[in-house]
Amino acid sequence: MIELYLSPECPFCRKVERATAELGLIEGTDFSVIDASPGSVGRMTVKNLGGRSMVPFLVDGDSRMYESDDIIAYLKERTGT
Ligand SMILES: N[C@@H](CCC(=O)N[C@@H](CS)C(=O)NCC(=O)O)C(=O)O
Repeated sequence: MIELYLSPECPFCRKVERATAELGLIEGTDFSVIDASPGSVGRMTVKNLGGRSMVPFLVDGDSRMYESDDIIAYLKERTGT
């Protein structure tokens, strides 16, 4: 399943969340959200998997990306919308 690492204070994360809603994606079915607040275990995972401590961060199998626009484009492509 697509994993989205997001942080509450991050406006780029809100943008990705809005896109998931607009695309009709369902959390728990189409994607999962991992809290990546500063200092959290999730943020450490982001750094370990991608090399940077930045959110939003998407993991889908071998695909990993940080840019919110890239993430939204990827979600659109994966969901055929
Ligand atoms: N260009 C990126 C910006 C992402 C960004 O600046 N994220 C901030 C939180 S809102 C962050 O993680 N900053 C920590 C860092 O850059 O190390 C995007 O569009 O997603």
